[in-house]
Amino acid sequence: MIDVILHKAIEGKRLSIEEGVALFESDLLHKIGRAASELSHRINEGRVYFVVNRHINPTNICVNRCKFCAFSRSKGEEGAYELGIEDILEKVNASPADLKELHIVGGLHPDWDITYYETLLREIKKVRPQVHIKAFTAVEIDYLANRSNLTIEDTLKRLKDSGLDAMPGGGAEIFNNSTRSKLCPEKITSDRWLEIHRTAHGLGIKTNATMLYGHIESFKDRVEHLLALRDLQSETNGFQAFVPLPYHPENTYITTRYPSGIDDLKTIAISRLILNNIPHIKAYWIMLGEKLTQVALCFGADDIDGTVIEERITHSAGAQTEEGLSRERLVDLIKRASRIPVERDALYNVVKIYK
Ligand code: V47
Ligand code: SF4
Repeated sequence: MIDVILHKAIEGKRLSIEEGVALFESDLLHKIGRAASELSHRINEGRVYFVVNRHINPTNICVNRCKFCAFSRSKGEEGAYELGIEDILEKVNASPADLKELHIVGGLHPDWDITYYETLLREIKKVRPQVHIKAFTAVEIDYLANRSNLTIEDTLKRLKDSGLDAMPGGGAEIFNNSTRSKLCPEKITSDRWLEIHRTAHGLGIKTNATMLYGHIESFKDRVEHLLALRDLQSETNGFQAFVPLPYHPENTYITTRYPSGIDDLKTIAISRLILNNIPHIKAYWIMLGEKLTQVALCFGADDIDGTVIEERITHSAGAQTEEGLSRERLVDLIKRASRIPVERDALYNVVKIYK
């Protein structure tokens, strides 16, 4: 049964819900990983991508306060912060000269509207015109649109005109409505998340997609989530990468367990097999750790994100990884997995191939 499913996937055929669930329920990790690796090779020919990037989180003040988020604070609470435009420009100016991407996401600030973000994008582009800005989850876009009385389309158009180059994949969590209503009832619905990404793709804004796993969701929830992304990709072709996010439980209120390494590898491999129309599967080293990330490159992943420099969201929830890694360390990690390191920008243009 598993052999038949894997053969179908390697041939580029679409797997069904039942087939996806059967893969998650199987303990044939090696076989699943091998098939995913074969498919990955067919798509990316042994290349593994990374970017010299930096994270910036303008504020941790958030009106949502999702139960799984250890990063957010309420206004006035101890540890709450908000960065002014000047504070952010200082971070941008202090970044390496060869920086290619800024990844900017943050909380839903009760007092900020779209003008803060437009100014932020324009000021960054003034000092670093060549850097791509990958910013704002669909959750932030929805909030900004509502606060500023704009449609999603107009919100995205204004941000694009101000310098937005691409969007990250956060806020997707898990799409199944019943599980989502237990995990994060305050968050936008899955239909809204998908609609915002559809609109972004229509405006020529490439985006990523994520899935938060290892909390209260079922295998069926995971497969449904992947199939919804595959369907949207068939329609728009606007997703660049899929990033599975393993749950980190410290300082959160959902569960106390981390997903196992086996689950991490299986989730990456099955994502590759199901999402055969999304070009890249990202093993996010910040969440997986350096060593498991390296192994994930033999289980279907072909991207490891980037240098990152200052990561707060996962580190608030227990991540033990460094807050950033050098380009040399990323190249070494990829080479020692017998893959070809390819430095990219936020839109997957090749910057340099490390033979
Ligand atoms: O949306 C929050 C997740 C996301 C926890 O698109 C948690 O390239 C685990 O989306 N345990 C933000 N995860 C991060 C994100 C991302 C990161 C790197 C690259 C890209 C990309 C996107 O972090 C949130 C949420 O799903 N998150 N709390 C937690 N306790
Ligand atoms: Fe706010 Fe995002 Fe954290 Fe939820 S996950 S509390 S929306 S910052």
